[in-house]
Amino acid sequence: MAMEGKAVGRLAMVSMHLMPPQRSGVQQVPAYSSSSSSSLKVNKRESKYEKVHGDVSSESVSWRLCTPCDNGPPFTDIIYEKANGEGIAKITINRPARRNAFRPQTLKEMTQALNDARDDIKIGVIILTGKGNDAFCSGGDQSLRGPDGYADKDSFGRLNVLDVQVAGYAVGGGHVLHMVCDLTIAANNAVFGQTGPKVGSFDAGYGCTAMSRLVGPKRAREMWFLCRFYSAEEAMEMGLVNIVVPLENLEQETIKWCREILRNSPTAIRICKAALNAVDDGHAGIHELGGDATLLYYGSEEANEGKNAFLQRRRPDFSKFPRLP
Ligand code: 2NE
Repeated sequence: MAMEGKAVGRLAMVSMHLMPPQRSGVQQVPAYSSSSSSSLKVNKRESKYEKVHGDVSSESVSWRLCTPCDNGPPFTDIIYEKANGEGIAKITINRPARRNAFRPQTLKEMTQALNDARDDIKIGVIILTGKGNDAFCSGGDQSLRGPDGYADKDSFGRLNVLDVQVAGYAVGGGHVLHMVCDLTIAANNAVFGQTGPKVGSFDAGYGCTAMSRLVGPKRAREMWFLCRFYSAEEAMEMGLVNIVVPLENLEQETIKWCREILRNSPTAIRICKAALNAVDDGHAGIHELGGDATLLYYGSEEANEGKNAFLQRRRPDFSKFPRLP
């Protein structure tokens, strides 16, 4: 009887974890609360899971400004910061007078900052955002568009465009930027959409393929063919964003999501991310996942036996390693 009770309890616990977060309509956080993620809030019960993993801190972050790692000229188009004592980096597109439209210089600086954050083993989450509340990013800077792409300091144009927090407009290439991020936290004033076919442009790369995966082929066609704008609530319903929060809580909510990610196993997150991308990225995606498998293998006794045998000029002995099913 005791066993049966235990089993029933266990089943209830498992089914609670399996229960999808209730997302009927807009999942909007009405006002900032320090409680754990909204999905847990919906299913809130005094479970052991809740007791062990509980809430993350809602303390605001103290940011420190970072400069280009090669000691080159200071960033002009982005603000690059890292959180003191936490594994969070933040890249803010800093061209508010142009609704944070990007130019080649912006993308160069973003690449530098992303490379720096990637190579900093303390960083686990990168927030991408835009300066001010009017726009996250309005895409490519149309005033710099020439016959061969967007050109600023170079004499030739470029078309290569590279956890996001969105306030205001995320349109054109700015919309693509948010789509290729892992997660999108939207403020309730956010506006999403493609404008390319209205201004004589398009993104037939991730802009189309990632969107089709996110919202489905019919909606993707609607977004590209009609070039309508969509509210944060509509974006939420389409599956374009993860959550909609009041503008004044945007950074606080984003930080909460970062902290929840950061307390989880970095390797588990790494492999899940690679697997989620692999299915769409073909050979490159499998290659990334394969690299992760190699990383784990290098840490094993079995792999070390191979390396050590080579260095010791002897035949490796793999006999003690099981061939698990
Ligand atoms: C973003 C939006 C809807 C905002 O409207 P609103 O009314 O809030 O602001 P306003 O007055 O339009 O913009 C404020 C200032 O920012 C400039 C504007 O020209 C204006 O400048 P001033 O008059 O104050 O001097 N501005 C805004 N967006 C700009 C941009 N992308 N390039 C240069 N200047 C920009 C509204 O501004 C809007 O519709 N913007 C254009 C959105 C757009 O079409 N983006 C390009 C899409 S194509 C693309 O991104 C792309 C691609 O298709 C393929 C590869 C790479 C990129």
